[in-house]
Amino acid sequence: TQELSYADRAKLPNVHPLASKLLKIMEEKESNLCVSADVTSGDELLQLADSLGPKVCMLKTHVDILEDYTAAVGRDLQALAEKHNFLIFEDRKFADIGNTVKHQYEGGLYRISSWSHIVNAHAVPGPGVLKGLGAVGKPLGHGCLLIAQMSSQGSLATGEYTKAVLNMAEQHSDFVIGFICGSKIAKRPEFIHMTPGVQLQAGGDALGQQYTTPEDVIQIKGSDVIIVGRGVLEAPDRLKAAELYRQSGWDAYRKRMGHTG
Ligand code: UP6
Repeated sequence: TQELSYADRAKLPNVHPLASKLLKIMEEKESNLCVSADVTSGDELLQLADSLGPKVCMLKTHVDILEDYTAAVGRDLQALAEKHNFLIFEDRKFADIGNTVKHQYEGGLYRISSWSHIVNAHAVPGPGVLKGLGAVGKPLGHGCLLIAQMSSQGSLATGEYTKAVLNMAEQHSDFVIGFICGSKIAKRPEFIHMTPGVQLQAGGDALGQQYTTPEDVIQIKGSDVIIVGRGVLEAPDRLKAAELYRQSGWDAYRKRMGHTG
C-alpha cells in the first residue's frame, strides 16, 4: 500500500484536530523538525523560539529547568508560536495518578495547560494518567503523546510494554495524538511518531543518551518528527544548524515517500 503524505494524513476523517494542524504545519513549512529548547533562561528560550521558529513544526520545552520562569514566558512563547506557526510541546513526562497529574498540568507555578498545545506522559500509572490530563487538556483542544520507547541506554520501555502503550493510545485517541518512540510502532496513520536522540552523527553522551541520524529515524525507521536538542543548541550557529536538521529531516521524508533527488 502506498504511504500517505503528511498532507493526506492531515485530512483523514478520524485524525485529532491538533494532529491535523501539526501535519499541515509540517507540509507548509517543509519541516519535520522539533527543536528541544533545553536552556535555563527565559529570555534565551524566547529568543530561540523567535529565531528558530520559522524552521520548526514544534518547539519542545522543559519549563522546569528555567531558573527565572514567570507567567510572561508562557504568554510570550504562545505569541511566538502564533507568529511563526509552530506548536509548543512541554516535555513534562507526567507519570502519576490522575488526580495529581491534573493539578501538575493545570496549576502550580507553570500552569502548563495555559500555554502548551502538547504534553507527554508515561503509561506506567495506567489509563488514569490520561483521564487526569484529559480532564484539563481535552476541553482546551490539547493533545498528549504517550512515551512508548526511550532513546536512553537500558530503557525498560520495550517489547510488551511498548505494545501495551500502543493499546492505551488506541483506546484514548480523542486525546492521545501519538508517541515518543524510536521508530514507527502504530499502523494507524492518524498517530504521530516523534523521535528524540537525533544528531547528524550517530553516537551518544556520557549520561546514557543514544543518537541516531535524521535519515535513519525518518527514512528507515518510519518516524514522523525528529526531536533535536544539543545538535542545534551546541552548534556555533544555531540557526544554520536548525536549517541543516530541517533539510535533512525533510530530505529523508521525501526519500521515504519515494522521491529521488
Ligand atoms: N528525550 C530524550 N529521550 C527520550 C525522551 N525524551 O532524549 O526518550 C528528551 C530529553 C531532551 C531531548 O529530555 O530534552 O529529548 C533530547 O536532547 P538532546 O538532543 O540534547 O540529547
